[in-house]
Amino acid sequence: MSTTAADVMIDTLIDWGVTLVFGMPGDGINGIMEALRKRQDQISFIQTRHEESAAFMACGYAKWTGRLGVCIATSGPGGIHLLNGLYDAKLDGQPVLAITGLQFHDLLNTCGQQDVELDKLFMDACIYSTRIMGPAHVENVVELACRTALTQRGASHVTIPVDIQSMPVEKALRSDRNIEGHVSNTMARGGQLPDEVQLRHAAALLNRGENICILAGQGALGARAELEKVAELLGAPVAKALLGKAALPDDNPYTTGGVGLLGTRPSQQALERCDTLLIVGSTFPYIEYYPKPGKARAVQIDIDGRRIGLRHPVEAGLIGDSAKVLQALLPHLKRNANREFLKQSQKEMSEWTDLMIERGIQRHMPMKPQVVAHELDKLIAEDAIVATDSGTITTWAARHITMRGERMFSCSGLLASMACALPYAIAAAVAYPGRQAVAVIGDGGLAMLMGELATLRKYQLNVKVVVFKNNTLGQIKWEQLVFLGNPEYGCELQPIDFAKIAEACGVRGVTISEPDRCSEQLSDALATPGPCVIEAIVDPHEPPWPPKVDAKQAFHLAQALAKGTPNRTKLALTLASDVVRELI
Ligand SMILES: Cc1ncc(C[n+]2csc(CCOP(=O)(O)OP(=O)(O)O)c2C)c(N)n1
Ligand SMILES: [Mg+2]
Repeated sequence: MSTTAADVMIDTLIDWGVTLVFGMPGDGINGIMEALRKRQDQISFIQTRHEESAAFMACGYAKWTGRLGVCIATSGPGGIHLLNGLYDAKLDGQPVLAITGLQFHDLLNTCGQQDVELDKLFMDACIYSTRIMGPAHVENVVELACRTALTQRGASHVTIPVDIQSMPVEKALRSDRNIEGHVSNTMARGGQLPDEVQLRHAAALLNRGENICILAGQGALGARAELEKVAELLGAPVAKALLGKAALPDDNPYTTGGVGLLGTRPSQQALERCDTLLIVGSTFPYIEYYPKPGKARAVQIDIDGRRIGLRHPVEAGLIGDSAKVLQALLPHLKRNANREFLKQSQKEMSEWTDLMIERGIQRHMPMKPQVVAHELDKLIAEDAIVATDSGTITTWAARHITMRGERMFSCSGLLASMACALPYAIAAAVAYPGRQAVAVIGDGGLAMLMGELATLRKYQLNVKVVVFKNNTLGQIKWEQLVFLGNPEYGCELQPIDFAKIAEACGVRGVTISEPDRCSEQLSDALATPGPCVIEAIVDPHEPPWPPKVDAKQAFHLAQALAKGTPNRTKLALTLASDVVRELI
């Protein structure tokens, strides 16, 4: 049996340690599917119901494991469907490789069927995107695509004409310069340590600070112990960007929880009041939540030099892996004698936690979304892997689901795409078969890639899908009301019976609507072996208030209500009780 171009492609992936590929077959990649079929014992193909899911899964897999995520799609429409997940990888800096098919090499660009030049289409999404020109080209470019995605932390893409996939790799087809065996599948890893002068400068600056705050992001996820030591020395509260939620557990005395619109008030206050800021692995995008330029002196650690000073002016930039840089920094740091700043943050954090509990134990009907998130937090496994979608649910998950033990958390960060949570959770369940994966999703987000419920059944994955059903695109409704002062428009959703949909896919479906039964029903549903969909019917009028409501937002809301927002009486009633607490 001769070796085909597709065989070389899959063997190269195996050499790079790839054990899983997410995707959907199609006539443009049948040669690759055959190579995958022949190597099932070394590399698994996970079939998805939509290529967008496959790309999200590849990105989620990369986030959960730190390894290369791979997705595959056919020529034309299949490839086009990958785009959203590839942008997710680009924006959150995750190593993902996309493989797609192209039309027959000698019929390209002749107005044929599915004749889409995916290498060109993917140019913006990918740091490396190329088309294979012949069987002897495969190993050279696939190797480079894997290395590029891993070292430059982004998406890369290789597309291959369908006929070339099944062509034998013969010596005769090699150009003279393409010497056989000249590439190697070896990943290079560097020390990634910062410049010594900058390091001393950074330490001196931090040692001069009195009220020091740390902002930790995705890049701090592997630096938990170092982060805690630095926070202790500097007497600094740690505010966490959403992707860095698991950087420090929420029961750690140094953290004030999340930051930003869906963060906590103590984090916002610590950032407003600090005189010194240490940013660890974060480019949290909401500039308005950073200290005002000139107010705090800042040091930033990032693996990517382009990101230094991107959101806040810094005086010292330390390029490198967060854990290593913090380790290098530690011997130069003095213990900050001022502990008052930290104490104040801790006091505010304990008040915030009480407020969150108060919200989480409300017994009103319709059930408050916070109640579901609060109970979920108590019941999911200590090492659960939690993926959340984009919507008001992001706020509920961010504030009420805590990181403790070995829990992991992620979402589509900078892209903030809806529909990612289910594919992310699937990737988690596939990567860690012994652990519980939880997808926290809105009814709008779940409807987008609902076909993957069948994927849960097909592979009997331990994924618990918790869908918050408010029959509205809640986040957008609130944005229209609070940011613009307009009545909501175009946000109402036709209700879907998600429990029935789940059952139709062969997955257990449970509906929860009463706060008094929420805990008991959730715990029963979570105990289901394999997948389960939990549909929680929640109050559509519960606002995801920012940690501090400003007068402009309150004014806009009043304006929107006056302009005739539907359900304004119910809205006003819900708001009255919340706003009293939030405005003070
Ligand atoms: C793919 C995509 N489309 C649209 C948006 C804009 N958007 C952000 S949140 C949201 C509403 C989400 O609704 P749902 O999933 O029901 O969650 P809820 O806000 O109601 O909790 C929309 C439309 C987006 N972020 N991503
Ligand atoms: Mg909704």
